[in-house]
Parts: sequence; C-alpha cells; structure tokens
Amino acid sequence: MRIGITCYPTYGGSGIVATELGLELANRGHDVHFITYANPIRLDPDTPRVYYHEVEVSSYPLFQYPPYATALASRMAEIAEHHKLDVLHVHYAIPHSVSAFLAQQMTTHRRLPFVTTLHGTDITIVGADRSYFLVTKFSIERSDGITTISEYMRRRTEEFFGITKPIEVIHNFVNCSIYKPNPEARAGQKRIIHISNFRPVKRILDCVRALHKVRQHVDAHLYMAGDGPDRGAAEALAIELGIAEEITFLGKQDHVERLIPRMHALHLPSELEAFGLVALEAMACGVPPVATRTGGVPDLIADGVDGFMEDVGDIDAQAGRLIELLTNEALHSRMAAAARRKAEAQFCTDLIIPKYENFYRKVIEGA
Ligand code: GMT
Repeated sequence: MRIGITCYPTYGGSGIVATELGLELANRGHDVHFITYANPIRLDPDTPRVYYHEVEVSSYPLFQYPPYATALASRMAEIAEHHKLDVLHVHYAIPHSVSAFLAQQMTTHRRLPFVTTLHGTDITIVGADRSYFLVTKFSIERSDGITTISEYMRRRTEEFFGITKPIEVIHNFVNCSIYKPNPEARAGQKRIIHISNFRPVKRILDCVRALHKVRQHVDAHLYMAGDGPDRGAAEALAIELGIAEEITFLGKQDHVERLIPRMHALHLPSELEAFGLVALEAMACGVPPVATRTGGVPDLIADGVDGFMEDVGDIDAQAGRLIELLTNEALHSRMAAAARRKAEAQFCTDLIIPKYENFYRKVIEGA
C-alpha cells in the first residue's frame, strides 16, 4: 500500500506511535510518506520506502496565526496525487483530520480515504474545549476509519462526541527486540525513572514527593527524562524537600530504550493516560511500572502482577509500591518477568502492525 502519515513530529506519544508505525510498515514492504512540519524524532531517513515531505507555512504580515491546517491540507492533496496514495492516516484529531478531510475534497484522481487515530488529549483536552468541539466531532465523523488506543478512549469518544460510527481499538505497541531487559545494567544504586513531556496532566510533582517518601526507606535516585512546563516547579520542590541531589533532570532523550533497562521501576503518576505508552516500553524492558488507575492504563497493567496501579494523587500508596519494588528482590524479579511476558504476548509490533494493515485494507475497499 502507499500510505501517507501525518502526526505531531516532536516529542509525545502520538508522534512516536505514528513514526514507529510508519517505519514498521515500510519494513513490511509498504511505501510510507510522512507529511509533517518537521522530521519526526524517531525517523531514520535512511529507511527504504520511507519518504518525508515537509509542510511549509509561510508567514505573511496579515496572518496573526499562520494557517498551518490549510498548508497541511494542500500538501496532503499534492502528495496524494503525485504519489497515488491509497490512504492517509492522521494521528491526533486537531487539526490533522480536518486537513485530511479538505485534502480528500481536493484530490481528483480517486476518492482518498483517511483514517484518524485518537490518542488522548486530542479528545480529552483539546476536543473538549468549546472552540474545537464541533470541528473535532465533524472531522471524526467524516473519517473513513477511526481507531483509538484503548477501550477507555473508545467509550469516552462515543459518549462525549456522540459518535455512532464504529471505532476500532488498536493498542499502542513496542518493538520487543529493541526494548528488552538488561539485568546486568541494573547493578548499583536503586533507580526510578519518569519519562514525559512534563505537562500538568503528568503530575510530575508527585514523582518528586514520592521520591522524598521512598528515600526515608531506600537510597534511591530519580531520573526525570523529558522537558515541559512543570520542570521548573519540580526542580523548586526538589530543593524545598532537600532532595535536589537525588534527582537528575536528563532533558529530552532520543534513545529511551538504552536508558530504561538501567532502571528498577517507572513512576507514571498521571492524572489521565489514554494508554501509557511509556509504561509499555518499561514493561518490555522488564522494568515494572507504578502508575495511576486512570484512563486506558488498566488495558495494559494487571495490578500486582506486572505492575502496580494506585489512585491519582495518592502519593503514600505510590511511594509504598515503589518501596516494595526496590526492597523486595523476589517481587521485583517476578514482576519484571511478568511485565516482559505481557509486552511480548500482547503488544509487540508483530502483533499490532497487522491490525493497522487490515484496517487500512478495509477502509480502502470501502472507499
Ligand atoms: O502523553 C502525552 O502527553 C503525549 C500524548 C500525545 O498525544 O502525544 O500521548 C498520548 O498518546 C500516547 C500514544 O498513543 C498514549 O500512550 C498516551 O497515554 C497519551 N497521553 C495521554 O492521554 C495523556
């Protein structure tokens, strides 16, 4: 198939899923055209059958807000015509599915179907905003195929937007040959990792507060990978609690698969997580997650078996679970093995990518 993919190419779960999906599809013999404003972070441009088409948004004195969605639609239509695309797959509803709808109207060689994948905050935060509600609902309804990443997201989209079209759940996936355990790398001091874009929804101050409690029992260090709006507040809290030396802010990391296997636990205290890709990546590396019981996380973690889930904001409980994992070797090995097994059995690329291929075929036939 000839597939066009549009996503937010910067750091963030939806961009990572879109990029890795494109790379895997290309490995399986499809032509994949990324249509984005920058090169997606995990995109290796040397991969055969992968093409990158930049969307340029020119500035003009009249434009207070450069019309990116319009430029994107124009570029999508141009690439679709020129490369005879079979399908467009857009990740994150706003504005990508609106642009795809426009591109569909502009494409003349044949009807260009488009698939929209909803990743979470495109529905729960952006789409729920009054300024975007109607256009989000419209663009989802006009999509030729809709997928999302957890049962929770399917329910939420149906209920909130009143969508009656079928929504297919295709979970996040992980490449189990790249994300794998390395028990030797875990020697030395106990290490906890948090990875995110440090947006308020991630509640990164809870990581700092939990570490403060954990350190009353275990000599542990916290690695904070990523960057974003709450970083300053987290640094200030670490100083206030006297644990600044015990936390390393690593900044944005391109190769988390090298970092995660060195850790003993992942802490993901999010307010809401449509799935929790980073928890899956940790599980594939045999690093048990301590996450919150929210959104689509229960699709991934079996509580007490391959990770822990506690209530949002219950820092005592989350710290307690981290302490258990860092002090009880037998529990840690059991959970690490179960986490890896779960990733391999249910969420490896080999299992999930064919679901997208089948979905595209169905959508193309329907068009
Ligand atoms: O988590 C983020 O802030 C990034 C966000 C995104 O839209 O890029 O991630 C969302 O998509 C991921 C990939 O499908 C999911 O694994 C994350 O759970 C989801 N994030 C939220 O729902 C907050």
